[in-house]
Amino acid sequence: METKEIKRKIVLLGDGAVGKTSLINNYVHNTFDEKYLRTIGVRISQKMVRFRQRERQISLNFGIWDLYGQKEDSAVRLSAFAGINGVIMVADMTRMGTLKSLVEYWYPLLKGRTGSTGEVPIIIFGNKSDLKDQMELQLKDLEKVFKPFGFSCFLSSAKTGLNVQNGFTELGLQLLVSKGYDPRSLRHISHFDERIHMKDISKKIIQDFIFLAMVDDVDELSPFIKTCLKKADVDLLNATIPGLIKLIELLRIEEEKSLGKFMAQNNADNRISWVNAT
Ligand code: G3D
Ligand code: MG
Repeated sequence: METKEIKRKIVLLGDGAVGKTSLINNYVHNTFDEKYLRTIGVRISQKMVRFRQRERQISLNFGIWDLYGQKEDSAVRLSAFAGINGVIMVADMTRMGTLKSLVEYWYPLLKGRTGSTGEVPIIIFGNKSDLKDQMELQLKDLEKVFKPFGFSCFLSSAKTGLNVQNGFTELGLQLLVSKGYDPRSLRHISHFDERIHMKDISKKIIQDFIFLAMVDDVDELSPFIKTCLKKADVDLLNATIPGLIKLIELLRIEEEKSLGKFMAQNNADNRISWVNAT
């Protein structure tokens, strides 16, 4: 089947502790991670979402940007975000002020920054909806504010996973629509369908490396990748676990030069988890 790959950058915005990092962790790793990384300003995760359009597959490669720190620092970081294609704004349903803040702070800030890319699709998460007895907000409060702008609103929980996948998938769909796709022709291929087989993992690792390298000309990377495959003794169609672990380590060493120790280790851990999941 023909596959078309599309890369899109998205960012999660909202006040501190609304659950942005936890939502990403839930979406990307499918666990509720209590320990997350606070030492660097931005973390980029990635996730592939697949859609089927008649006889072809569309792979949407999300680069998901997570900001750390206080509102004020985040505003500075946001200025570096030209080229963002989509946004998830997050409110905490147990704190009324976090909705007010989306309206009065985050949304106006965003409006001034995405000029180069025009209007970007935005969806809203009303997070921590598992904390039923602490809720200060209802879905209809979000809708009252954001429906007029045409933004879809979801009650979410990074703890139970409620609507996390649905929200990201909806944003993915809107990103494709904004590129001219007809939404009626697209069908989301669920996570269950996309379980990876062993022989696909080496490819997935390489794709991940290429994606995060963010180079314009992928061919530039191929001599390096060939060398790594050879050193690790990995055959793309028939890889062994020790071979893959060696490959991951070689890529980590290379990424450390451009992304730094912290990110490179983060990427390596991610890739090792794919190997372990087989
Ligand atoms: P942020 O990235 O927006 O700053 P975090 O928010 O993801 O760091 O989450 C802040 C706190 O809220 C964390 O608690 C996290 O565990 C919790 N949290 C995030 N999402 C949910 C959710 O959907 N439900 C519940 N019950 N808690 C959530 P701690 O105590 O670890 O700081
Ligand atoms: Mg965070």
